[in-house]
Amino acid sequence: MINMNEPAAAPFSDLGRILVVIPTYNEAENIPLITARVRKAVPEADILVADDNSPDGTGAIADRLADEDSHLHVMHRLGKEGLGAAYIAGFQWALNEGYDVMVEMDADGSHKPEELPRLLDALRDADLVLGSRWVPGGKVVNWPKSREYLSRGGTLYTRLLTGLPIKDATGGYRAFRATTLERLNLDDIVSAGYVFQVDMAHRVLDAGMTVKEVPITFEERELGESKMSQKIVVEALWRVTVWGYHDRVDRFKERRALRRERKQLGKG
Ligand SMILES: Nc1nc2c(ncn2[C@@H]2O[C@H](COP(=O)(O)OP(=O)(O)OP(=O)(O)O)[C@@H](O)[C@H]2O)c(=O)[nH]1
Ligand SMILES: [Mg+2]
Repeated sequence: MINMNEPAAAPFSDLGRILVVIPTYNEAENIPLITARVRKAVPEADILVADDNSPDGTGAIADRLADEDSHLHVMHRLGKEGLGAAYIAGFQWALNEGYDVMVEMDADGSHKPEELPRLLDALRDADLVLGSRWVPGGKVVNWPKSREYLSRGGTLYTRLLTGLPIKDATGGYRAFRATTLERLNLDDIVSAGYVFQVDMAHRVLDAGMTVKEVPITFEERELGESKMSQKIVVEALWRVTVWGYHDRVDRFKERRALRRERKQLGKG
């Protein structure tokens, strides 16, 4: 008998095999909660915890959880190298393992696993889906004004400098198709902190692929400590400034080439 209250079995099977990559650094309290929520929200998805040898033992806790659940995998990295490096390693592992969809999600509950079905649904006609706080319907809960200004300011600065047509360029709740990641050269991405997110969106758009933003509710972490630092903000500022400069030079060169072509045509 069909139970109408049960979700349909594997509603995302058409997307192929899904992996949620969760980078962790000192998330001992959060890791059991977030993995359980992901498993419940999208039971068909696997999880990879990419831990940078957290001093609080997050890696060992994840190992114990993985012992009891074949959907859960743990990658132990040598030390703290930033969230960008952890994601790249996770994506490379996922590509090798033959996954078709890779999701980025924080461990601290700011990205709600219960909203993952909406991101996956949008991926059906996009190459990259961004969970967005700054589109209609998106919101932030319990975020200090200072963090909101930093996030909005970061996206505004990015849009002004690079012309990136995205409302939330720094958000870290995303879904990629494996084919999208295959088309990017993951090996030459060196962005370490939050600017990694801007870098990835920039590369996907530059390659002419489709990016969709879906509204999410982002909630400030309740447990554990933030890894946001001045170093991360400074890295973002200088990298975005350099990209903005290169984008402008490229556009200038394209226009100059076009003018020359027109002149030649006029003469011919
Ligand atoms: N593997 C790894 N994970 C990291 C590193 N830095 C941050 N993370 C993880 O990346 C996710 C986002 O980091 P957060 O500290 O939540 O950053 P944030 O959301 O800006 O800060 P909060 O305001 O505290 O939420 C979390 O799951 C972190 O544990 C790192 O160097 N290596
Ligand atoms: Mg966080």
